[in-house]
Amino acid sequence: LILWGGTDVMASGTVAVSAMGWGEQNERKQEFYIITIFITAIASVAYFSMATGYGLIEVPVGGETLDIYWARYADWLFTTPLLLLDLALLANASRREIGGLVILDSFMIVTGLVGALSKTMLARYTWWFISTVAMILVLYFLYSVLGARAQQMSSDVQSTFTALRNLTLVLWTLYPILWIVGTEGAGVVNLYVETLGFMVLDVSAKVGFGLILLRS
Ligand code: RET
Repeated sequence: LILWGGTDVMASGTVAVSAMGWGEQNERKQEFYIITIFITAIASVAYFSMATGYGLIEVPVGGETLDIYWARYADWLFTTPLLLLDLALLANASRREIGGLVILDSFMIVTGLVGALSKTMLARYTWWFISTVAMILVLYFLYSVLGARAQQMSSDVQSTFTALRNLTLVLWTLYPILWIVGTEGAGVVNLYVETLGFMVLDVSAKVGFGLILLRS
């Protein structure tokens, strides 16, 4: 049910962003609309696959069987670089800066996936740690390098950038925390609560982010 909710919200977000961007003549704005439409469209397909039971795999870990939604990682592998691209274009980052950010971000998602599929707790925690270090570097890069770039833009762009960057810093940090307390890690939080948590985070980080960006 939660996953169907996620599918619906992401699909509605896609329609809303498309409607907002319809007939937009400004090329810089068109770019942001297109990127953001891809973000919500990819997420709605990923949620649909999880809701229909396709994006799920069983991983044996120490005598137990974990249900792992691998489709999340497929979603994040494409949507997190696109979110960063939105921020980077807003801050007028260089090609090399964008390239570095995207590679580091993909590394974060792929190592997180390997952790989710690993069969021993030691391996799972180690991959989580590696992925989290990559995330800290990504967020630090956003703060320092892109922050400095944004300083050179108009005050309008600066305030939108700062709002989106802060939203990103807070929301992204919650992902590894939910993962480690959830079923992938310590199992303090059950699959139902975890799925709900990721859904709220994904909707805020994608649709919330898109609305702030595109209304500015
Ligand atoms: C994982 C695995 C454990 C370590 C880390 C993770 C980070 C995930 C992040 C995901 C962000 C997703 C977004 C989706 C948009 O809707 C993969 C959970 C660090 C930061 C923003």
